[in-house]
Amino acid sequence: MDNFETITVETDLLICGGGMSACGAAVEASYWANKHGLKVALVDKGAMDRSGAVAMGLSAINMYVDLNSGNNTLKDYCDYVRNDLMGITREDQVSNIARHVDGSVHLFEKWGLPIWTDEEGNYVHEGRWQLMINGESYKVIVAEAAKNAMVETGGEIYEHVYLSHPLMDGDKCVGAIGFSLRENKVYVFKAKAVFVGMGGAVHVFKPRSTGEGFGRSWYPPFNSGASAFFTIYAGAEMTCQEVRFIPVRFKDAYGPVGAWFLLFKAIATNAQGGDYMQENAAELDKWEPYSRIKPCPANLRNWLMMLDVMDGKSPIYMQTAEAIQRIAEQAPDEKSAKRKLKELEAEAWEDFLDMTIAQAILWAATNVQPDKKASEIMACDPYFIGSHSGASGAWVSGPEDLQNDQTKDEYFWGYAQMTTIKGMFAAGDASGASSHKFSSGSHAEGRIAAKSAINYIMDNNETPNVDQAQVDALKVEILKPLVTFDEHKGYTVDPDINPNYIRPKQFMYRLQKIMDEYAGGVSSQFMTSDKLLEKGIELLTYLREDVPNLAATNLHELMRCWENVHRMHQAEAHVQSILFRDETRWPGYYFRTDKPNIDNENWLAFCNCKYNKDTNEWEMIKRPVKYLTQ
Ligand code: SFD
Ligand code: AMP
Repeated sequence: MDNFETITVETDLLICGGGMSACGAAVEASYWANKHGLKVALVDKGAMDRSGAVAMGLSAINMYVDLNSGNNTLKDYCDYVRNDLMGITREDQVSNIARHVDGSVHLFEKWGLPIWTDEEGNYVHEGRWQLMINGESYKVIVAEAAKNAMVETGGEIYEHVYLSHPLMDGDKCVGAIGFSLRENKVYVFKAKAVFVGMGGAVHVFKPRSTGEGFGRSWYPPFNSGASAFFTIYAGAEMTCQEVRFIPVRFKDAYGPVGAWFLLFKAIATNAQGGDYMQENAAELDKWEPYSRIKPCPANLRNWLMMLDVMDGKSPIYMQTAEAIQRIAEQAPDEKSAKRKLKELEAEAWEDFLDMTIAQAILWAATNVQPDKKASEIMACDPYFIGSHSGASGAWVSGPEDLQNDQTKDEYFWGYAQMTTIKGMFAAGDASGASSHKFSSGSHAEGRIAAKSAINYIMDNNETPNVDQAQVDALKVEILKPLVTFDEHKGYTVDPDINPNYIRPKQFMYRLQKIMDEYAGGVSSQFMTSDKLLEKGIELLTYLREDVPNLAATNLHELMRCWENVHRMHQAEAHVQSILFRDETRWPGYYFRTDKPNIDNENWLAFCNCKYNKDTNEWEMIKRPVKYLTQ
């Protein structure tokens, strides 16, 4: 412990994370902070160029509303999101992001991101809301602009610094504490406002890929629940903690399916060639009114596929060859059909190479020629992300100008994107109930949050009151795993087997086993029940008791320890929320066998929760869903 130097950084706005929302926040905050003579610091556990979910690049921008075209309105986008989330969404939040997202997309293009265009120079749409991009360097481009904005205005960037806890002054957030992943340094950041944009949570559940494939997940394993932990630990009200996301992906390497379904208009079938969306359509009657509106909600698309899986009709195939051949056949002559075929084949490979390189490698390794052979798809494991088709995150204030008489008191408390904790703002995967923002919407939401946070600082421009005793205690707690290992390492020959401590991987495996078996993971075919959840909560309590026994051999493992503590909090919020919501609303994401139906009369409502870190107790809160428009 004595070997650790403490570095104290005093700033006005602290941006936690360096991903899409944080890059948006950095650009916007730099502008406004510069205008008002304020300071901004950004902290990323990785290197901003390749950190977060967009590290490998993306092949599409999934949220582009194209408001200027006059073809789409904010209401259109709200309707789409509301239906996809089976009615549970904050339309003030969705609208606010939707009215700003096109601006972010145009900035990306200006900064150098190649967006596909057709012969007339119009963007090539994958679907109604999605644009195709050459996105291998997407994150590098967006991060470069964020870094430039920071550097040009005197902002400070800390990379490879892992943030473990927020710093609190009663009900106000006044900074964050963490440690360097390269040197023996503890960092104490004191700030007047804190922006939380540390992504979602992966590996809370046992993943499908274990052993040699461990770490290959759809969402990145380095998004390990820091956003959820920061907001939960601070005592912020959380929302939609039950709304996990389970994407369907190409099997084993998690290649995207959007381009196949939307751009190439492929269909997926069971092993007998049956189209489960057609053959199982009668099931949709049970999930009305959402099931009958197009596009069919993502969880119900999953569910119709899962019915076939449970019926023994696997493998499930994306019929790539059929789709490619069908498009090529539309060409006027044989020569142009051949050319079109080559073009489509290249696009199919690029779709993977732009964002999920492992899938291209797997195709190559298994002799897949997409124009000749169908490829297996499957439902992945559960992820916690507020930015895609899940909804979990902090309950944040909406913008004032979009509220109506019904929503104003429920959804607005002074500063857009502020959590229920003063001075703590959230965006991207960190903010809940505003799904379908994706990379572009997360960037736009980060911009909104940063501008709002600077306003908050202007109105509350007091020196943060950081209690030194809190910092000292946290420093001891954070570094304890290193001390524990050092103290006990001589007791056994094999460092993995020691009665005095638990290593982070072992802790994670235990968490994943509990979640998998009790909270509806992959091996339970995403099914759970009140009784299973209650037992799971008991087992999570025992896991929590082992937190002080975590041991780390080095700084990297120290990060792993805290990542798993973060995940554990996400897990607790999840099981408590599934249990609280006394119905099944999102079959295909999870199914409560004791409550197998949707209950619109009682549960068209938000399940919110709050954690008390002093008593380890959860308070569950039901909040009304109020739409801006009908
Ligand atoms: O289609 C700490 N996403 C897609 N979005 C699109 O627009 N188009 C697509 O094509 C998308 N697809 C997709 C997507 C994601 C992934 C992984 C794949 C495919 C394979 C979704 C977007 O990427 C996502 O919505 C946004 O990136 C979310 O932004 P944000 O800011 O909420 O999270 P982030 O970008 O992951 O960044 C997190 C940052 O936090 C850092 N961090 N820093 C300090 N201390 C800690 N303790 C920290 N913990 C985390 C991270 O390093 C990172 O900088 S498609 O297939 O769905
Ligand atoms: P994905 O690759 O599954 O993340 O999808 C990319 C985008 O396409 C997201 O906006 C999805 O919601 C959407 N999408 C994917 N598949 C379908 C489908 N079958 N119908 C409608 N939208 C889809």
